[in-house]
Amino acid sequence: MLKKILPVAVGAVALVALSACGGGSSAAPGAGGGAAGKGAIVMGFAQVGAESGWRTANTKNVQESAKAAGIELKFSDAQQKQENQIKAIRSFIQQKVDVIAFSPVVETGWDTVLLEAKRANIPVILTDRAVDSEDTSLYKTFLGSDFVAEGKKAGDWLVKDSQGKSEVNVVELQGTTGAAPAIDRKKGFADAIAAAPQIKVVASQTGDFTRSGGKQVMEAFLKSVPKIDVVYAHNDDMGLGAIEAIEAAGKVPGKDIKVITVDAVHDGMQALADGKINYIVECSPLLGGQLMDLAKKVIAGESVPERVVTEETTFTQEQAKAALPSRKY
Ligand code: GYE
Repeated sequence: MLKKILPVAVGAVALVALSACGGGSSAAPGAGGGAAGKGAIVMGFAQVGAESGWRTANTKNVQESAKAAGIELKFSDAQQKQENQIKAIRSFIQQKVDVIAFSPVVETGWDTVLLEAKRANIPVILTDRAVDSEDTSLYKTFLGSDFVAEGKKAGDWLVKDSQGKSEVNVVELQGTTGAAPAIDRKKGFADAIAAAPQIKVVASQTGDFTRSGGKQVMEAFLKSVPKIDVVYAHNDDMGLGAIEAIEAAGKVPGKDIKVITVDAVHDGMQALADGKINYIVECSPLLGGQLMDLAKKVIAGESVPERVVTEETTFTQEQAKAALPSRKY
């Protein structure tokens, strides 16, 4: 089943196909301009899109980390469409990159293309988001956050904050339908609030992880849901969109309606410090350094852990004020 080879795709890469093992130490330290040297490892990276501040920070970090590691990065932006990611991965296979890293927009539907990579002997590293493939031999490792734990942290905070209250109505802004962080953050939150029967999720809908999506859905909720006490948004951007909707409706975010989000990107942290968000669960986008290390190991044939979990914290309004000046993203 040989696929047609795109002439454009091949030309540039044909010479680079086989590359150094040995931990990539062939790259000259600080090789100015950042261009990876000849014989450098070539990584194809299929990014989800540019839907959020988190994603932008993640892309920048991956690009900078590749440069620093002397790895040549072929970067593709799928604009949040699975079909585009599949196309990008197929193109990386045709170009015979040394390793493919990708952040799957949704969890399902990857087996065929991952099998194609496996047959072409190109190792795959999942970064940020997981796939639900039963065959775990289709990828080498999964580097990213524990999204269920993130949802749980958000719920735990609300349970504490709701002590002594008789009714707490939550509206939930879900991430992209079918995406691991949307599924898991919903679950972790639901598990945590089960401990407090007065907390109820009275409406839940996707805002696709974007600011405009969060705003639109919140506008609709404000019209249709009689009493909203709390917004739980699966990321900062949707929370920031919801804040715009709340203010436009003449209410005070952080007071009349409390806001809990996930990510802790700069704009979210600023809104937290300003009192418009009440609590943020951190999800770090700075995965690039670890990703490059894992790629070098995988290519050198060294064993890597099946799962690498990112370390993360949480922020209250006071903690956000203290952390903001030194935040990198
Ligand atoms: O939380 C959200 C982004 O997959 C962890 O994707 C990532 C999520 C992040 O759009 O802002």
